[in-house]
Amino acid sequence: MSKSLVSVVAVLAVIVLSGCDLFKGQQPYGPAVQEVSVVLKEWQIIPARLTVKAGKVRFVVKNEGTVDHGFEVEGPGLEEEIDPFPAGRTRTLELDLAPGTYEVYCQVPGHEELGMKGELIVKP
Ligand SMILES: [Cu+2]
Repeated sequence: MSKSLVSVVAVLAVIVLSGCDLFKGQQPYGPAVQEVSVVLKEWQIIPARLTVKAGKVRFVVKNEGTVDHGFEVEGPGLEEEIDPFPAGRTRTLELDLAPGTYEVYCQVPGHEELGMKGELIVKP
């Protein structure tokens, strides 16, 4: 192996290794997003009781019903929603949640009353 080839290999190795370090370094420092799966159907939200830690939460909401359903999160200083969407589809909602107790429900008129509601507990 020539000297110049050795240098090239050495430089490549440094690039690859530092790249790996950078990649590994992102997990401990970046805020982890908690992912929560939610199912909507007539006439419930599953699970009806959710517990997460404060911080970024991504709700992955699937409509397993037969009609349009939506998903609304309401609590201390926060009201966010996924507009009603068709059966068989999935939508996501990413929120930065402070500790507290929140209500979740389907905002299609009448659906909450029929049982499409739940509780979200955000722990410190
Ligand atoms: Cu609904």
